Amino acid sequence: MKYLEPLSRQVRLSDGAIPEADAVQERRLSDLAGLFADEAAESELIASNPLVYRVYDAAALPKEDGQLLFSTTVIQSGRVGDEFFMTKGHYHARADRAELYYGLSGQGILLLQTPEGRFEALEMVPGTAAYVPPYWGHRTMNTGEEPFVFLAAYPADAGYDYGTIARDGFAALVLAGADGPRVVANPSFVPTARAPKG
Ligand code: S6P
Ligand code: ZN
Repeated sequence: MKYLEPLSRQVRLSDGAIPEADAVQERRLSDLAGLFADEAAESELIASNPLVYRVYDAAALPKEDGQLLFSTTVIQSGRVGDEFFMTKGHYHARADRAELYYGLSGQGILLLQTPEGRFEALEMVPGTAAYVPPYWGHRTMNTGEEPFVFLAAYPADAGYDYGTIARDGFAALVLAGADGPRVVANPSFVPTARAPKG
């Protein structure tokens, strides 16, 4: 039996960074082109191409059944029109894989949807543990004034399906309103009745 070595990583609570991260991915607004509802606001802001979020992949582990990956996501505070800065959003390529999010700092919303277009919005603050069930697409947004940081732990073979959301959009939008964030149905969303695949 060849055993993997146990490991730990420090998550810097002041800013969500993992200094020993195996990889850091940066997503700027140009990486999210076409995902925001207000196209005019998006193309105006793309000129300065702000950083929207970073993902710190904690450790290089085998991407196989039985392994767990973990990472932090740090979403900057900002808006495109009335829509909050957010992640691209994805289903898992192995759609039956679940995931756990844990809020570390700042505040945000975890938006989830089924391929048929049912959606749920979970508020996330420091200390919130949020469960992403199998088959639900998921996207997070920063609804506060500070960076929004959460830890994610997920099966290493989950993978990413970004294409479905890039093509169909998300069933709901989270918009800034006078009384705080509003979750509204997205009129441009095209539900995809997909047979669940495992
Ligand atoms: C992975 C997990 C997160 C996201 C990260 C960025 O399954 O859900 O680590 O990858 O929050 O979001 P996205 O949609 O750009 O991958
Ligand atoms: Zn995921």
